[in-house]
Amino acid sequence: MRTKKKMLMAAVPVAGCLAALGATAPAAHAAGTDGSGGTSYQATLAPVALNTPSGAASGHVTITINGDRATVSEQVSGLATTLPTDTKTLSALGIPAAFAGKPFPHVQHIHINGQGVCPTSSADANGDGVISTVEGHHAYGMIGTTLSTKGSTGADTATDVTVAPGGGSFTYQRTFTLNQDTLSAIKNNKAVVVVHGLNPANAPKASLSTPNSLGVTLPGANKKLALIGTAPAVCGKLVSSQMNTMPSGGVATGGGSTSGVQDQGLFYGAGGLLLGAGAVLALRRRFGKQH
Ligand SMILES: [Cu+2]
Repeated sequence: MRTKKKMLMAAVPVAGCLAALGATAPAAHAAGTDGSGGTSYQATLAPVALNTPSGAASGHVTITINGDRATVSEQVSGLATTLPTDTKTLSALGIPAAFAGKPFPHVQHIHINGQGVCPTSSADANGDGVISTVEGHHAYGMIGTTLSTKGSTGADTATDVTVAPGGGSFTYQRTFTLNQDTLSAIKNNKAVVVVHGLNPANAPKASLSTPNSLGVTLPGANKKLALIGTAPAVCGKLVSSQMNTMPSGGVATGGGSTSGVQDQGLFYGAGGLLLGAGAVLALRRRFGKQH
């Protein structure tokens, strides 16, 4: 039942997936038939229940594995764009003033060896209307790999915002050595990509006032970071590309697909800026009421 539902939901962003494949056509092609180019896995990133409204954010991840080397290509849109600039708001969220107006950091991981799925609303164990990172562990498992922008890809950088991609829409590409646990989990269908950090403009109310579930305190902050900083925003299970791999002739459509990706990026980029401005206003309103 659940599987069927997920498949139906996954059918919507198929155009985006194909477009992304077009952009990475050489890798996908190499992985396809000759057997020497490695294996590709993909995840369609969708809003996490409760945390991100349906349709507000999306993304796509392709991981091509050669031995223990992995090349990750990712595109995400519709996430929180920038951190608030208002001092009171920042303080209430456990964000140091030095972070004011900076791109919203989105720590991201390959979670492994849970149920190999994204959490549904039933994962909200304490019923506060937010699925915290910890509440999601049963579904997607623990952190296997940190998709950091530089340095370690281990659990040691899991919550290091200085090596996390930032902004509402971003592309991420990195080649690195994958640890054995993550490698096995991906092959065993037990790997899920999770991007964290909720958009204050549309996040559940409790995420603004509740401390994060991982005990993260940002350097220079006087309290723990609020849940919006770490809660899972979008999520997608990694699946083998075998059944979705483009036929070798598919490269011919690469040009059209690539421009589609660019248009999509521009579209979401503009929307993201609007959401960012709205976020600050909404936060001010919410916190204004409390005082
Ligand atoms: Cu994670």
